[in-house]
Amino acid sequence: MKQFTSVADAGDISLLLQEAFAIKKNVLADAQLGKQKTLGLLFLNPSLRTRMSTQKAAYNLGMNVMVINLDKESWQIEFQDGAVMNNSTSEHIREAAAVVAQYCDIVGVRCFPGLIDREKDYSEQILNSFLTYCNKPLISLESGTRHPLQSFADIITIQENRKSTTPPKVVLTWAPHVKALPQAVPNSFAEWAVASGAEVVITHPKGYELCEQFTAGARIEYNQNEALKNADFVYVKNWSAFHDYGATPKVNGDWLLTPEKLKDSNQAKIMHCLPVRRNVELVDELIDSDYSLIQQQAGNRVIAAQTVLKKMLQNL
Ligand code: SN0
Repeated sequence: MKQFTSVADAGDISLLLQEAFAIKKNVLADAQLGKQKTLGLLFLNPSLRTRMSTQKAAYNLGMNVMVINLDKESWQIEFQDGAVMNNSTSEHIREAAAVVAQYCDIVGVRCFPGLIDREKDYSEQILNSFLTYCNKPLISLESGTRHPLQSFADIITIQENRKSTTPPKVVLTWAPHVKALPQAVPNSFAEWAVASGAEVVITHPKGYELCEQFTAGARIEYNQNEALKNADFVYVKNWSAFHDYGATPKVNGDWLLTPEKLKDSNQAKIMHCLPVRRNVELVDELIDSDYSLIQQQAGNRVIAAQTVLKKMLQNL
């Protein structure tokens, strides 16, 4: 594996899941594989799970890890080609990425969208600049449009909790929030859930339609109660508008998920990628219930990262 930026890089998902479950059975089985190899984790935005789980995964493989908060601890990077750098940016991605490539064997990058310029965010300028100028295997740690390590961990979690061999009904529901959030998590989850063979239903208020490229194969249902019927898994997430890019159009009705709304579900399990705003996005009662898979998802972030790192190390 040379890059892990979307489900398209994952290959056969059932094979990838098999590899993940083998790793989960014995996380230290490959403790020598990454000896003398260095993972660089570059963050342009905050992180708790991604940072710690990827670091933990690398340690399980015997790797060295270097982490840098590029947005705070380094020089401000210019991504525009041909830029006359007489303003706030101090070095160009061409230099910065080539330098990182000399120090690291595998590189991870986190770069959130700005949510102002849709073309720019959806062109993945930052991630693609690293792919172009940092000639090392590259892992997306959440980019403008996707969060593949999260989605992989989510699919592992669904696989562990499904009750039958028939495809589970997986509902992705929009939830309220106090600020505009990226579409990366829902985009990515939709892609992975469809690719895993699940029956995927996405429910959200009018105005919050996701980019169709990511929701292909899923059904859109504007009535949340209707969507939740017979659901096996309910993935709760806020996102801002894609079409009126980055906007948070006013919402009619109550979109906060409650136990009452789940009564016609198939005893649905609750999922969220975290961080979650308690009692804004999801009520305490659901986060703390036996139906919550939220901590299991976070735990599986290590397994997802370790599976990807292992495949990259085997290919160095
Ligand atoms: C990010 C998002 O893409 O939605 C990261 C999720 C893994 N979430 C946030 O930025 C939440 C910020 C907040 O203040 O609640």
